[in-house]
Amino acid sequence: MSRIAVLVPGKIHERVLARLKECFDIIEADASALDSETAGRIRGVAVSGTFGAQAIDSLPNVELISSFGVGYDGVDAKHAGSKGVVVTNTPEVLNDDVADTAIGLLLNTIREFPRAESWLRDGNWKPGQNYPLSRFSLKGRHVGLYGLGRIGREIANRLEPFKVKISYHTRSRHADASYDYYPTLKALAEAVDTMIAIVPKTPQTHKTVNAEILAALGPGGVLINVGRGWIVDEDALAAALSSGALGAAGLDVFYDEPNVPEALLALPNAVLLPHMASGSVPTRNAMADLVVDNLIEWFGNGKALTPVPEAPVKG
Ligand code: NAP
Ligand code: 8YV
Repeated sequence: MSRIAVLVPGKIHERVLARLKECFDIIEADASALDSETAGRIRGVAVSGTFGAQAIDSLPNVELISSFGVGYDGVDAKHAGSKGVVVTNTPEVLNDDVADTAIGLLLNTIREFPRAESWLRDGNWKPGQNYPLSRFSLKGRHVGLYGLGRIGREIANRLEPFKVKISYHTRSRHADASYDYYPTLKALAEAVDTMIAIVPKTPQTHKTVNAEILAALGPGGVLINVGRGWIVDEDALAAALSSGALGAAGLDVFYDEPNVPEALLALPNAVLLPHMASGSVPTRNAMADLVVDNLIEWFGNGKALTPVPEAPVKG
C-alpha cells in the first residue's frame, strides 16, 4: 500500500524530516512547484514559516497542516478552517525556555550584563577602574505582562520570587489570576515601569506598543518583547530609547527578521537577541516531535493533538 504523502515546503528541523521519513512519503518542494497529480496526493503538510491561502488552495486533498512553533501567524489558519483543513501548532513544550529567556533578557537589560562582559573582554577592567553602576535595578519594579497565556503565566511564576509587583493586560480578565488586571494596554503602561510583551501576531496586536505606550512607561521604563516584532512600532521604540523617553529595551523578536534596524543596533540601552527564546536542543526536539506526532495521530487515529482554535477538528 502506498504511504500517505506529506509536503515539506522549505527548511524545517532535521528531526521532523528524519521522523516523517519513517512513516510518510515526503515531498520537499514549494506547493506552487507541484504538478497536479502530486498536489492531489498531498494529505499533510509539515511547515516552519509561511503557508498561505494560495498554497492551501493548491492542495485539493490536504487534511492537516502541522506548523512548527506555537505562534502560527505564518499559516492562514482561518482560510484552512473555512475549508475544513486542520492546523496544529507546538504549544506548551517551549513554555519554560521562552519564559527563562524573558527573565534573562529582563536582567540583561536592567543590569547591563552583556555590556559589562564586553567591557571586561575589551580589557577595560584595570586597577581603580570599574564598570559603571547600572542605572536600573530590578528591585522594587512593577512589571506589566502584555499577555498572560501559557508563556505569560510561566513568566509571572518566575517573576514572583524576584518580589516585584505583577500586573497584566489581556482582552479579558483571567479570573484565576491574582495579579491586577488593566483593561487597556495604555492603563497598564501608565501603572507599571516595566512591560513584558508575550502576545501573538494578529491584526489586533499590530504596533500596539507605540510611542504613546512607550511614553507612558517613561524614562525609567523598560520594555521586553518575546512575543513578535509585529506588536512594536520599532521606529517609535528607537526614537524613545535614543531620546531617553524610554529607559531600556530587551528584544528577542523584530518586525522584519532577520533585519534588525540600524537605529536599534546603534543604541547602548537595547539588548538584542536573534529570536532564540525556544532555541535549545531539547526544546526544539520536543517541538519537532509534536509536529510529527500531530501528523501521525491524525492519520492513525483521526485526532490532532494540538489543533489551533481557528481550524475545526474533523472526524
Ligand atoms: P497563548 O497561550 O495563546 O497566550 C496569548 C496571550 O495573549 C493570552 O494571554 C491572550 O489573552 C493574549 N492576547 C491575545 N490577543 C490579545 C490582544 N489583542 N490584546 C491583549 N492580549 C491579547 O500563547 P502563548 O503560548 O503564551 O504564546 C504567545 C506568543 O508568544 C506566540 O503566539 C508567539 O507569537 C510568541 N512566542 C515567541 C517565541 C520566541 O521565540 N520569542 C517563542 C514562543 C512563542 P486573552 O485571550 O485573554 O486576550
Ligand atoms: C520559534 C516561536 O523560534 O514558537 C514560536 O512561536 O517564535 C519560536 O519558538 C519559531 O517558531 C521557529 O521557527
